[in-house]
Formats: sequence, C-alpha cells, structure tokens
Amino acid sequence: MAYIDLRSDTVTQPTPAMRQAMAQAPVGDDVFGDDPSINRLQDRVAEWLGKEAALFVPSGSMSNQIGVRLHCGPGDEFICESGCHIYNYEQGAFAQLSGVVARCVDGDFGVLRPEQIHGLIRPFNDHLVQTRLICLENTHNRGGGRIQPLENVAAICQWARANSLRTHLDGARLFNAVVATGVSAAEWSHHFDTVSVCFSKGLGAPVGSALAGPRDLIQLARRHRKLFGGAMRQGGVLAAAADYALDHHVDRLSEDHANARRLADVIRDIDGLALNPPQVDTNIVIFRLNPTLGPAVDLTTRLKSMGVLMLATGQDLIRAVTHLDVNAEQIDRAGSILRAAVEESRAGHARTPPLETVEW
Ligand code: TLP
Repeated sequence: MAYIDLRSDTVTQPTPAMRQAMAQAPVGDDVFGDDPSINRLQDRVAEWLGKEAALFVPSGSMSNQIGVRLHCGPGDEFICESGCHIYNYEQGAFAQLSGVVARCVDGDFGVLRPEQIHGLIRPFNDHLVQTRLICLENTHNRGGGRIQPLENVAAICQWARANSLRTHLDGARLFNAVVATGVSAAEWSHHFDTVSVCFSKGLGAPVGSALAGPRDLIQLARRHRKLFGGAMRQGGVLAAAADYALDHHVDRLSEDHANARRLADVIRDIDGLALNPPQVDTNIVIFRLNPTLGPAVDLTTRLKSMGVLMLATGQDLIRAVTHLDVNAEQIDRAGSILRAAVEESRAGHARTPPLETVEW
C-alpha cells in the first residue's frame, strides 16, 4: 500500500533533481578537509547562520551532542526545557558520552519564560554540579512545532551571557521558524554560541546536519566529531543534497505549514480530538484523544490499516508532520481517513493488529 506518511518530516525521498546534484558533486576525503562539496556547504551554513564557521555532521543528535560537549565537561550541568529532544530522545547521550547532567524546566509547549530560569545557576560549592549551558529548541518538536518567541530567546540568552553561561540552539527545524516568521536564520542564531540545523527534516535531504559557531569552537567540534565516529570521507554526495535543499527547499516550507493548518482544521472539527497545542505554528500537528476513543496506538494502528501513518507520541497523543512528499490533496485524504478511523474507534470496531505501547 502507498501510505500517506505523516510520521515525520524525516521520511522524504530525495527528489530527482537532488539526486542529480548528489551524483555530480565533486568529492574528496573530508578527514583531510579535502571535500569541496562539504567545504562549500559548511561555508554557506556559517554565512546563513551568521557564524564564523560550521561543521557538517551525520545527524542532528550528533550535532547537539557535540554542542553540549563543547560547552560542558564531566560534572557540569545544562538547563533545558523538559520536552526537548536533547533530553528526551538522544538516549541521555550527554551523560553517556560527556558526563554531563541536565536540569529540566517545564515550558508551555516547549516555550520557557526568562524568569523561569533565573536563580537556577548552582553556586560554586564542592557538593554541586556546575551550571554551564542553556539549550533551547526552535521550532519545538514535542511542543507541536511551536516557534520560540524571539523576545524570550533574546532575554534568555542575554541573561545567560550576563551570567557566564553558554547557549546552544537545537535548530533541527530552524528554517521552519525562519519561513513562518520572516526572521532570518542569522537573527535567530546570533543570540546563541552554537546552533545546530538539520537538512534531513523539512529540507528533504537524505542525511546530515551542521553545527555552527565561533571558529575556535568549531575547530574543537571537529575533534569531537571524530571521537563520536562522525568524520566522513567522500561525504560531499550528502553535502550536495543539503546544499541543493538550501537553494530549493527552504521557501517551500510555507506549503508544509499551510498543509499542517489544513489538517489541523479537520482535527479541530472531529469530536473526541483536541489539538495540543491548540495552534499550529509550523509543520507539526499534535492532538490528544478523548480516553473513550481508546489508546493512541490503537488509532495509529487503525489509521495504518487505512493507509495513513501517524505516530503515537504518548498514551493519548498522536503526531502528524507535513513535508515535501505530501501535498494538499493527500492531506485532505488523510483528514477524511482520520475522521473515519475515529468514528470506527467510537463505534468500537475491532482492530486486528496487536497493541503496542507508545511508538515514539
Ligand atoms: N527528531 C525526529 C526523531 O528523533 C524523533 C523526528 O521524527 O522528529 N532535534 C530535534 C528537534 C529533532 O526533532 C530531531 C529528530 C533531532 C534533533 C535529531 O535529529 P537526527 O534524527 O538527525 O539525529
């Protein structure tokens, strides 16, 4: 069955034109710094983000973990929002790889208010870890693609700087925020010491992320990338896809946002579903199920049998993400199927496949 796959914006296929760009990319051994396509991408990303330098890495997780390691060592702590990807979905790599602990603060769908973090810096004391870093995520995945208010970002980072803390942005979906707000990537980024961006989410490249920051830190990041096993050789074929995406797939993110709102309009209208958060800022739609409809995985299983893939991200939460490979017509179809699936659940129709727990 050809599914309408809304599990993530990571599921996109490289377009024929992107594959063409990959096939034609000049390459070299990047461990020697010899890959022209990677070097070009790194320079472009640094420029886009208004930073001195950038480093191409295989994944957003690695980019974040290198970022954490640049700013923190064993026995250090970073402050982050409780639902963020670095804390929840990277296997606690900051602890496993770098001996760092996290201090989580509950946000409002991923958004922290500056005053929530005031007073959280640990005093210098033999008993205590040392607070070194604040990490923010924009857009916020678990917050339903929520855009951080720019004034919060500015105030939090200003406060961090005044208190000698470093700042890192998980900008896996920063370009979604750029397109939705009209605020440039450089404007979002200049508040942070380091910024991670992903090419394999909404931008539709098959692989790759980049970490940008001051030249000396990015030099050090190169060492950490090698340590984490992320130094690639002729990775230019991948960088070329990212480069292509920067040229051709940024502005079109507005289509994904329009499609997400289109789907949200249907969900708003289905009895027993509630958008969570109620507004859709970008390309992620998260909704809560009324308990009478059964667990979220039951509904995603039913949806799958009807040709639509979504993710159960909690007992009663489902996530749908729009992307390059779904158009408005498919979104309409997905909406109708969702409506029908909910009606079947309400009617208590038997579901065939076995129950799992939360999928993600
Ligand atoms: N998010 C993926 C999964 O890991 C859950 C998804 O489908 O949304 N930061 C943020 C905000 C992310 O959403 C992700 C991936 C990452 C970092 C990690 O990127 P990768 O998957 O490249 O390691």
